[in-house]
Amino acid sequence: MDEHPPGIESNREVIGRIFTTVAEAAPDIRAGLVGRRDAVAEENPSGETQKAADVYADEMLCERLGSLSGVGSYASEERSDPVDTGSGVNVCVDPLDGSSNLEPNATMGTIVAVYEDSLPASGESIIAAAYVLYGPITTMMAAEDDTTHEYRIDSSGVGHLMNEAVSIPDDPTVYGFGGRVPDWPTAFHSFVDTIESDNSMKLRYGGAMIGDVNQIMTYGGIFGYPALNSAPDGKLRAEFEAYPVGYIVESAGGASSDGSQSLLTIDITELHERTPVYVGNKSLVQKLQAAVAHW
Ligand code: FDP
Repeated sequence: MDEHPPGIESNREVIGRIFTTVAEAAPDIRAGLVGRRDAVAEENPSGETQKAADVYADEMLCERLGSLSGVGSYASEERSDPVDTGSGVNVCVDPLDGSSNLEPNATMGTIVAVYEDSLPASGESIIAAAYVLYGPITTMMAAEDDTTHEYRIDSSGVGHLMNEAVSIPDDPTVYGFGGRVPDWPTAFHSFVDTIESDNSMKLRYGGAMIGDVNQIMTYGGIFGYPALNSAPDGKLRAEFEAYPVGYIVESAGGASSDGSQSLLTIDITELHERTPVYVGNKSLVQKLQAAVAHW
């Protein structure tokens, strides 16, 4: 329990409201995907073309999360700067992660991270994180106090506990890695070869981080969006994707890394900074770190 003077709300209560609000928004975001699959004229701060659904989900979450008491700022992958919403914790959102999966009607997610420090905050100041997965059913993986729970979200936006204190299975069976294979550095290629030479490991890659990470959370294994020859920092953004997913995976007994250290210990100076991301079973992340340490 976090310490707080009498009359002052605990972070735990604010986190509860944030998680409830994200769960309530999930059916609305899902329903809003229909008819919003086209690109709009704008690019996000990372230079990617926005879909109408990205903008729709961002505006909805900004309005709903930003109006909660105890939320001091709202930042999103879809806007350059944080919005000042009062005083309290700072919320970072990837409103629609994997939105290039909209056209083929495949899995996507929503990611939320809660930081105590002002933005851009380091991973060490994260106090809660969650992701919603828009799969055949809508689920939410939510972590705080170093514990991760999985919920089913019903059509009214109410969460029902499915898995209490999720723990990544000990015997990993799946892997998925992003980026163009010819763009992978040689040391990473060699690591992937060792994974693929293990007969118990199967490829599971869908092109949306949340869908791919949820495979790892369910079956055990390793997901990575690696450093690329053409992009040494990879593609994924620390504040919106790497820190929250690292926190969720570590809270479920797994490990995260940028190639040399836990994602939660890397420092950033800019809100939209990118980092290589590797998450999964501790044993596999350790092997990955050993393999790429000297490239
Ligand atoms: P998207 O561009 O479709 O939003 O960072 C976003 C992300 O998807 C991740 O969900 C996914 O892992 C990655 O980018 C896939 O990128 P590429 O298809 O460009 O490799």
